Amino acid sequence: MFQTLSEKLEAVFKKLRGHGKITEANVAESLREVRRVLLDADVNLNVAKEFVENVQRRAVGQEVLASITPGQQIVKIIHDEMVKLLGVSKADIAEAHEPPTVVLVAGLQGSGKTTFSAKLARLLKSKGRNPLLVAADVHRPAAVHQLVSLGKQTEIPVYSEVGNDAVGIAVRSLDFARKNVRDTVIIDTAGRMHVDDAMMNEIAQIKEQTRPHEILFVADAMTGQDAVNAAKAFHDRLDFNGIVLTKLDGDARGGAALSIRAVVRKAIKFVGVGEKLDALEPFYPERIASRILGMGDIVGLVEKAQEQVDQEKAVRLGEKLRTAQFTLEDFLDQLREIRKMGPLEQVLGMIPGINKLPAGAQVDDKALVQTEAIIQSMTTEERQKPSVINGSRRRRIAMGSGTTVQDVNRLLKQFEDMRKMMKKLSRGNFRRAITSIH
Ligand SMILES: Nc1nc2c(ncn2[C@@H]2O[C@H](COP(=O)(O)OP(=O)(O)OP(=O)(O)O)[C@@H](O)[C@H]2O)c(=O)[nH]1
Ligand SMILES: [Mg+2]
Repeated sequence: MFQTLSEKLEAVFKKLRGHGKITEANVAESLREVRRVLLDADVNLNVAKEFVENVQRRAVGQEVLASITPGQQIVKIIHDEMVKLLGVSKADIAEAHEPPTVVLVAGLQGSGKTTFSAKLARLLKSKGRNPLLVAADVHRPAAVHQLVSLGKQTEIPVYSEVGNDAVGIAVRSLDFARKNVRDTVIIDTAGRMHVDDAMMNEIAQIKEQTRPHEILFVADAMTGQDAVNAAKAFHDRLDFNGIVLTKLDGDARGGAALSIRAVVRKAIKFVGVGEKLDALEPFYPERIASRILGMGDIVGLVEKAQEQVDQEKAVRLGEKLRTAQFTLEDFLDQLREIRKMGPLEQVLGMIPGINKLPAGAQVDDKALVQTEAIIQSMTTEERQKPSVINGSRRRRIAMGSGTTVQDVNRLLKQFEDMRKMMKKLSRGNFRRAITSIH
């Protein structure tokens, strides 16, 4: 899968990696090639353009890490942007408060709707749900047989009727599900060669009458831009909430995978990777990006180098602490680092030995936000030399941060106490420092 795309990208990167030093000019040249490769792989024009612009913006602004080559760093940026483009992993199927949950499966002819419906039913069954498959594709006689046979293979009941009232079948299948305690109804619909009005009307009717909790659009990844255009047309009409990409086991060029989410802004939930009924996987953007780029090793390398930089920062900070040059600016940096890690409660939970807070103890995230706001309202001079903060400045800072002068005073006092303590510590007088805390 994606072989040509990864091979071509690799050739571009090889050239780039050959350069000891990256200049704006050779980044620009490589990115032009990346753009061409993406377009060749049938990636949507606007998506390719925006993608390359994002990579360029990040590449130019970035500090080059010492232990890796700039080329490797750009590969990592491209990887990250690709993950962003592919979206988040969200392989869940809604569950209605009041069963049955209704899942409507839509897509062009031959995209893999019927196969996916059976795969999904099988997956949900393995998770303890009781699915019902519904044969609402009445336009092709063989379609009902196909679903019935898949139902037999998976031992999942199939609701079908003679006649060609697709909407009626869908509606009546819900009653059938209620009576037979099936909690999830998966409606397989008819496909057409092209998006046409009659088909859209039929499926829009089914949507209106069955009020699905989940509408999934099935796209054949091998068909590139066609899949993307169809996705857009279906989305305009049906407002589906998730995408299934099928046939990723084939020699898909990757264009559909890379463009579809950016064009319709809905999550890719599952990928089909074979004709067999167990060939269904949750969609993992990281995995697909690595497959497309085929260079997980470099990504790992750059991640390590970045960790290293963080460690160096920590060492520098320790130095500052020891020499008591710690300013409110450093304090703010630290706060931000902590907040980047998530809610305080979670951060504490990650520290070994603190897996549970003492009863009654509460972690005050709000205080953290307030402290950050106060420091943000200060000028650079004030952050570095808090002694200049007089009464009128305190009032201004309180106003700017939506706090009170007392809040500002309290923060400055705490910071001053901390600095004093550090001074004592730095003189090596630990005992005095510790007693002064109490
Ligand atoms: N290799 C591969 N083949 C698949 C995958 N999903 C479906 N197929 C094959 O694609 C063909 C069409 O699949 P169907 O599930 O019948 O497609 P459909 O959308 O229901 O087709 P219509 O009902 O005619 O619109 C079948 O031969 C499937 O076996 C997949 O993930 N990988
Ligand atoms: Mg079908």
